[in-house]
Amino acid sequence: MTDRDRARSLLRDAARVVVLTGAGVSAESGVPTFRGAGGLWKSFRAEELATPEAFARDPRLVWEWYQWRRELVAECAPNAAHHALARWAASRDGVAIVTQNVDGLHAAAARAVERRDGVDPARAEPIELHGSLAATRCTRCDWREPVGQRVDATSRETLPRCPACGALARPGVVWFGEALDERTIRAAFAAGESAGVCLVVGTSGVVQPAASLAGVTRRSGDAVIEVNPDETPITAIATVSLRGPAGEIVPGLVAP
Ligand code: BJW
Ligand code: ZN
Repeated sequence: MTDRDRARSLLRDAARVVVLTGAGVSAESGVPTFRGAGGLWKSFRAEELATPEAFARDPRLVWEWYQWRRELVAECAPNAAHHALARWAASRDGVAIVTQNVDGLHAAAARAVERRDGVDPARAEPIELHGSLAATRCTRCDWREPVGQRVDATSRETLPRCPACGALARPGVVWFGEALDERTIRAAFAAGESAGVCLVVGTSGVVQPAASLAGVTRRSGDAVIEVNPDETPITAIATVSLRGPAGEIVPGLVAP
């Protein structure tokens, strides 16, 4: 049996599957990854701008980076991997898609799923661990808008402010050193614990707590399947590692 066939049968036979995705699943859609070759975001590293300290130091620069990314992602569409995962999750019970990505492409693929007998697009709604690039929220109060206005980052004075309290608004994503939303993380780890198989696609597996989801399934379930052109720390606990781009490998794993 080939590794691909083994992965296919593990996925088919599992009552519950958790899918953990990272930036690599969107690479073929034209969204740059964070790390590795070509993994620089406009010559900045994520660790330099995706922090509360960076925002406190220079909110204009951080907003400029996020506005640039919003515009870039607006030009991107879900690829074969997003579509295959969405169709699969919508057409059977027990698949949870958990993503570290903030690009909204899993949600876009879920919206594109055709409604027919036995197909429920709501089942393909992703759990977004690190928030959403489209969202804007307040640095002080609970105000938040799911799709923020275009940000003019030419000066500190033109940056968006909270309509409720007047404080500076910020991107609705989770930065390094910030806690993930409690309910979101609980839902993701509940899915990881109850799953027999964790399918890990396109993540370097270095950012916590997301990366530990695969270990949670490995301890309580049967298998971890990794899809990535490169080795990662998750490879060590993977039952099957499939080397290659997500858009080429994933459809063949989950297609009927
Ligand atoms: C392909 C492909 C193709 C290419 N097909 N594949 C030491 C130990 C443990 C933890 C820590 C530690 N020091 C600090 C921490 C905590 C920290 C952390 O994990 N740091 C590590 C880097 C060491 N974590 C946090 O701070 C988290 N919060 C936290 O821990 O809170 C604790 C707390 C509790 C209570 C109160 C307060 C605090 C938060 C982490 C938030 C991460 N945020 C970012 C930015 C989001 C917003 C934005 O986008 O701007 O999330 S960072 C960035 O990394 C982004 C990503 O979601 C995340 C993961 O990256 P990902 O997806 O894996 O992408 P890449 O680029 O790394 O990898 C791409 C992969 O794709 C590669 O493997 C390629 O090979 C592959 N690939 N083409 C398939 N075609
Ligand atoms: Zn506010």
